[in-house]
Amino acid sequence: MGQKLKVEKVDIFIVPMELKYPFTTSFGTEKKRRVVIVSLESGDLKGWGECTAGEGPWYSYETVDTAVHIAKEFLVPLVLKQEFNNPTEFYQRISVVRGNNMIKAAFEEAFWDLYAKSLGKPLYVLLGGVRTKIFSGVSIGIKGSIDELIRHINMYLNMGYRRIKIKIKPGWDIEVVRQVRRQFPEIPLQVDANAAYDISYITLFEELDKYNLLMIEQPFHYEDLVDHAYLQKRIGTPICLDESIHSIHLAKAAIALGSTRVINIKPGRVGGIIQSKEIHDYAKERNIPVWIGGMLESGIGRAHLVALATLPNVRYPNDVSASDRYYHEDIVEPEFKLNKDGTISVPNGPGIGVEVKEEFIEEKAIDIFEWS
Ligand code: OSB
Ligand code: MG
Repeated sequence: MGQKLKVEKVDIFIVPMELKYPFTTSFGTEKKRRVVIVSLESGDLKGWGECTAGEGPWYSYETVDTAVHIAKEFLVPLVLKQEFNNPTEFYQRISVVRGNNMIKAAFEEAFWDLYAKSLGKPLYVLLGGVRTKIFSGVSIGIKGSIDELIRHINMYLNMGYRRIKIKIKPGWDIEVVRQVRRQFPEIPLQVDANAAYDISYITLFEELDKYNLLMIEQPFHYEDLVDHAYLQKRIGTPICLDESIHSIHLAKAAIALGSTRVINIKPGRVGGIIQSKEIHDYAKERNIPVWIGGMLESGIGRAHLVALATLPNVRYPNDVSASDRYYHEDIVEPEFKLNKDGTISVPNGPGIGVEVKEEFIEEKAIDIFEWS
């Protein structure tokens, strides 16, 4: 279906975006992101993707600067002036680059957007999405005090968010969860350790098991599938792997070992939309629910997350919040807004379905690279 798409032009924009609130996890604090935006042009169509790499190699080994390096030296030469029938061909072409999933995902997302626009269809429809609203949760970083955290939780609940995720790390865990649960006995609540613990903390997790959490996200090292399986046998709360699952292969291993009962899918981490869908489908067949995670994306990355969150096996609320939870001004129009029922509506236009504010991006960008 459709006609071949020739990638006639590639643009990369490095756009500084300042978060409204610093975001602290067990591995560090983010306040300013340099967002790497990729645009691919064919005829009068443009597709957009976003790289989720951070400033430092903390969440993953990729950084903004390694992403730009891989893009310039390897990905652009692979795709510029090339023709592709569909995203699968595009994906196969760039998958000769090992790892570096976040920058490959940005390119593949841009191609999906271009492809969907060429067919005049919304991206979520092409992916096989089954809903026009997605459930939105909010992920709250580590704060200076438990009181400050509780104020933030109250603020987000008042805005309409229905599920709260809090970050934990050694020393900011059981007492925090105990007090949050005392204040909010009924809310859907989950915790995310970002790999800050190891098996020597098993009694701490047995204790956390008593607080009716939806799930415990990535307690241990990202390579440690065996100890996650051991922990999962000892607690009733589902373990959800994030950092560990950077490919379909790791998803298979984690499911086979019983290391995870829920999977957080992030297109940046797994290397794009095709990989996300493959993990989604594999998990679906094995009755492992998934949800879509976030990396503090701007509106471009967010639009791709929203499209993925329409897939049928997405059975928990997503770390996909409204634009104004992250930034004072987003780079797309309209911005993503929270509905009263705690959902975000899925844009219905072709491709990602939101307009990219190109002038705004060009003005803000600290670097622009172009190839044609
Ligand atoms: O572990 O899910 C995570 C942000 C940066 C790095 C890792 C994570 C996160 C989040 C943010 O939790 C989720 C969001 O974008 O709202
Ligand atoms: Mg996580």
